[in-house]
Amino acid sequence: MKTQVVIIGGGPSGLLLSQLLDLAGVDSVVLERKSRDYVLSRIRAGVLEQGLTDLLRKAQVSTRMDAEGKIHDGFCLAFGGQTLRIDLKRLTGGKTVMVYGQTELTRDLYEARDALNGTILHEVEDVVLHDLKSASPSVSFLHAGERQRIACDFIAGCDGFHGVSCTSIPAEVRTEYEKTFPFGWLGVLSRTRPVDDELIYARSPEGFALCSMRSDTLSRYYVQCPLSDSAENWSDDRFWNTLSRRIPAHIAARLETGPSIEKSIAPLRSFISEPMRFGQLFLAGDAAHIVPPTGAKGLNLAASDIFYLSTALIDFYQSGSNAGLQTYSQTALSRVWKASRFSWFMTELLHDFSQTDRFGDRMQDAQLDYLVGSEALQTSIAENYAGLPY
Ligand code: RFL
Ligand code: PHB
Repeated sequence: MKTQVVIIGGGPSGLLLSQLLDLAGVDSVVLERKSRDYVLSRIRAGVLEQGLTDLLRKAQVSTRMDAEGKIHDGFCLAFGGQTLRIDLKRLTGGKTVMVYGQTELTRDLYEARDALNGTILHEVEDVVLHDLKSASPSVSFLHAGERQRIACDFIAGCDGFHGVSCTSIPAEVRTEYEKTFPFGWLGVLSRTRPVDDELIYARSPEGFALCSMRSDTLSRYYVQCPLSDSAENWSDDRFWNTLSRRIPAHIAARLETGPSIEKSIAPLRSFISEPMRFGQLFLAGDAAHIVPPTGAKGLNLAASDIFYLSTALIDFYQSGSNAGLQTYSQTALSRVWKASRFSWFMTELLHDFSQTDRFGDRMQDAQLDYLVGSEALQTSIAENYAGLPY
């Protein structure tokens, strides 16, 4: 088999890349380790920057998002018994975010690929990348019991944090930067009315909590928990009681509770692997970088990578120019580091570190106290949350 671009990973990065390439007449094959149902059962991101929503419109996959997604003009920070609204629209001169689930977005992408007869091979195993430094690389894998190999011009590594692409770059040319936070987030999805129209990020002496949503009838909530914890330790009652204690009392008073539909724990980490290119291999999304979810940046960074990479590949095939491919790693990483800084800042600002860092705890108090009176810091938070320009 032969194609122009082999894309490893059928998550949002890989699917969006294959769709944008297809619309520009560039062929690709997507290799995905799991089944489609499994990919669509993962509950993840919910907040989309304008750069991502514009890219989805360009990729012709925005009809349902534009009909069902909700535009948010701001969000709330809650701490020390008070709430502070970050007015994204006013502070950024008109920018907003869209609340629309990653699961739905991924479903829309699969449907768009089906409509264009895109090739996606599911449940592939033992993916191996070959000859990355040559002009004719290839990818071999097991599919339906048979070993296969696809020759190509380029390989896009879109296979997330646990994929094979990143570590196919030799250790001597790769540098990893990592910070693991000493806690995780327990997330719950429930068919209940969201406690507020906007997202609430809450700091409390007992730990962080986040109130988010997927629709008017579907809520998504998170609470900070120990890394060693497991979701089985959390009955629904324990979760709702914990969440109620961590958000301001007047908001907790209107919290609608109900059975959880999904409950899982995610660790919080920052991770960046440099460079994002090795020969004909280009990394994108979680394959190259992870951010803690506090800034809502993971999926949005995957989208900016795909914007740069799709533009560079299309330019190569349409005009023979290598320029975008040459600068891809540097351009993508510059935005990745800035979004990582913001995600780290929000994580440090709102989580409870008091067991290990009493000085840091008082610094949080001072930072939040300063934030209340500083339009400058509010503006900085707003412009980062709404998304830095591509
Ligand atoms: P994905 O989604 O991990 O997809 C990678 C795909 O590659 C497949 N794969 C392989 N396929 C073939 N061969 C192999 N060897 C393979 N190894 C892996 C996997 O099965 C998978 O299908 O990466 P991608 O596409 O780069 O997308 C990244 C996003 O999923 C991620 O950044 C976001 O979900 C992060 N994130 C958030 N991002 C936001 O922008 N806004 C948010 O509000 C937000 N909230 C979140 C989040 C992530 C969370 N968790 C669970 C980590 C909230 C949470 C709780
Ligand atoms: C979510 O709705 O899943 C979500 C929203 C905002 C975040 C993280 C996750 O910062």
